[in-house]
Amino acid sequence: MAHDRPRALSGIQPTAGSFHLGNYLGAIRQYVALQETHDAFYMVVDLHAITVPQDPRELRANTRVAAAQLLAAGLDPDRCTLFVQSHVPEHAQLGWVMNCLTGFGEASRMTQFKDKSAKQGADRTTVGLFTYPVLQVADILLYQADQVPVGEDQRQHIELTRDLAERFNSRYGHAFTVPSAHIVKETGKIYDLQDPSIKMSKSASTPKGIISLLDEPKVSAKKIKSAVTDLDTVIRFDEENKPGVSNLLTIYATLTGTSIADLERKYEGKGYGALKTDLAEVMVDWVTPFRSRTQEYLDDPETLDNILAKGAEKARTVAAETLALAYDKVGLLPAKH
Ligand code: AQP
Repeated sequence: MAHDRPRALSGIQPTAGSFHLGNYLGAIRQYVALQETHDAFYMVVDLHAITVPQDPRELRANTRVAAAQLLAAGLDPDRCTLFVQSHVPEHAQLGWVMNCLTGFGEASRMTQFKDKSAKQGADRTTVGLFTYPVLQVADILLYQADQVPVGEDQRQHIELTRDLAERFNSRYGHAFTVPSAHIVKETGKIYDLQDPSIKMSKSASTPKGIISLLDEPKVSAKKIKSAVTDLDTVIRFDEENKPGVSNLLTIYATLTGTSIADLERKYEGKGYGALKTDLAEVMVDWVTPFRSRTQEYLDDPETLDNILAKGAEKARTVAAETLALAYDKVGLLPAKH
């Protein structure tokens, strides 16, 4: 369990043909930063994706598209371990052990499950969706992760991970590092461009409310230009009273590395139109090279698959060691070889 650098782990679902701006600013940017300081493991969580219906062909294609986007965003396979969750069977195996440690009531309190199952209705909601957070617990604990870079919506799941790690350690003896959520306050929740009271999200946003990173740049520019603001014209960061403008300022500041205070000064006395026009341009300048880098990886699936194969091999060595320790602690009889 001793390793030189602290460990980081996170996962992202291949459930759409493109990541959205919330995924990038809330999570992926942090993945890229942490690969410099941490022994970092990042995965495309295809097992999580099938908790809701997926077209098999699309899922397979989207898994590659997800990996290509992570590389295009700046993940470097020489600096981090990038892999596909289902290539490492230990996730499902430790997931079962964790299911047997989780209270039914405890799992029932997960708000993301409550929201999604309420929308889908009980008959269409799978048991897999219910135990999704528990599989996520296994994902994290397998790598003895210290930090888990995620968006604000994942905070409760990381709390569950901490609770289960502590429960396992106290019941069976120390096996797992108790991880912390790494959530960047400013970008932990990027809001829908049409309804800044909800997070930008694949399942809840309308097409106009969400920036898909692989969309035509001019489509993204148009969405920024028609983002909902308010009746006032003052450009000021005030999340409570001016959520739409504040969201645009957060996006602008993060993509350009400018402070919000500088942006407020720059746009003093100018209307929302000027802010939106400039941010639309910033967006176009960001997504254009991102799209072409993603396409380059997709045009060479062999190289992409090799990166993922190497990643899975590295991940398995760590995951297998942790799983063996956990199985032993629980009292499972080892198979004779
Ligand atoms: N709006 C957001 N702001 C900041 N971070 C966000 N994340 C998602 N939306 C925002 C973070 O992105 C990472 C990957 O999440 P995921 O693979 O679970 O994607 P997701 O949650 O499926 O994305 P959506 O759009 O939110 O999907 P639905 O609508 O299906 O739930 C996570 O770290 C997440 O916090």
